[in-house]
Amino acid sequence: MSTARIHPTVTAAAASAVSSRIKHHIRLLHNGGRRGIGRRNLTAVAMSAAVADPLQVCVKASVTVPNKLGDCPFCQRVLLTIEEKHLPYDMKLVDLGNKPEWFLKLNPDGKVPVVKFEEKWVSDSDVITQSLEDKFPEPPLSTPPEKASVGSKIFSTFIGFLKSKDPSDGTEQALHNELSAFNDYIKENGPFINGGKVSAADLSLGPKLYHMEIALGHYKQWSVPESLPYVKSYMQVKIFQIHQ
Ligand SMILES: N[C@@H](CCC(=O)N[C@@H](CS)C(=O)NCC(=O)O)C(=O)O
Repeated sequence: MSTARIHPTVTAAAASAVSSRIKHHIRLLHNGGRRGIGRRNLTAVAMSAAVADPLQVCVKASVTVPNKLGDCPFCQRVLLTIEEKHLPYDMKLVDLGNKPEWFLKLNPDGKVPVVKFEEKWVSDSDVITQSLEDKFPEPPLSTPPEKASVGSKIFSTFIGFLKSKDPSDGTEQALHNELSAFNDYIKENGPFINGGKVSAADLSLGPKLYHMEIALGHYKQWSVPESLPYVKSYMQVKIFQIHQ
C-alpha cells in the first residue's frame, strides 16, 4: 500500500496523526481480506471497540461486483465515521435494484444507509452520524460550527454540472469556483477542514469528492484541474479511500 499524499506542506504532527490512522485501516483491510471490505455481513474488528455488540449497518451493494460495497457517499460517510470511532460493525449489503423484503421491513423508505441503535433502525447519514457522536463521543469528531459549512456547496454544484446539457450554462464554472475556494481554504488551514485532525465535515465531503471525480470523469471526461493541488491532495488521504 502506498503512503498517503496528504498535503504539499503537511506538518509533522498531522502526518503522524494520519499515519497512525493508516495503520489502523491497514489492519482493517487485512481483517476484511481486500480493499473495499467486500464480504457480506462482515464484522469489522476495530482496535479498541467501545461497544460489545457490533453495530448493524445496511449499505448499498455494488451493482457491478458481487458482495462489494456500492457507490454511495452517504453510506461511505457512515462507515468512515464508525471506523474513526473504532466501533465494530456488521455490514449488510443491500441490492437497491431489487430491495429485499427484510430490508423494506426495517426501512420502508428503501434508502441506505440505515443503522440499528438500541433496537431501532435509524436512516439518513446526517441523523446517523449525529447519533454516533452522541452515543460514542470518543474520539470526538464534531466540526466547529464556524467551519462546518466549508466545502458544503461542492456537492450541489457538482450535481448541477453533472445534469447540465449546455456546456456554456456556467455550471462547470460554478463547480470550479467552489473547488477553488476549498483549495485556498485547505492551503491556508489544512490538511483537514478543522486543521490537523479529521472531523465530521471531512468524512462527509471526502466520499462526495470521490464520487464527483468518478461521475464527471465518466460522463464529462472531467477531472479536478491540476491548478487545484490542495483539492487533489485532500482527495488522496487514505481514510477517504478505505471504502472506495
Ligand atoms: N439524505 C440521505 C440520502 C440517502 C440516499 O439517497 N441513498 C441512496 C443511495 S446513494 C438510496 O438509498 N437510494 C435508493 C432509493 O432511493 O430507492 C442520507 O444522507 O443518508
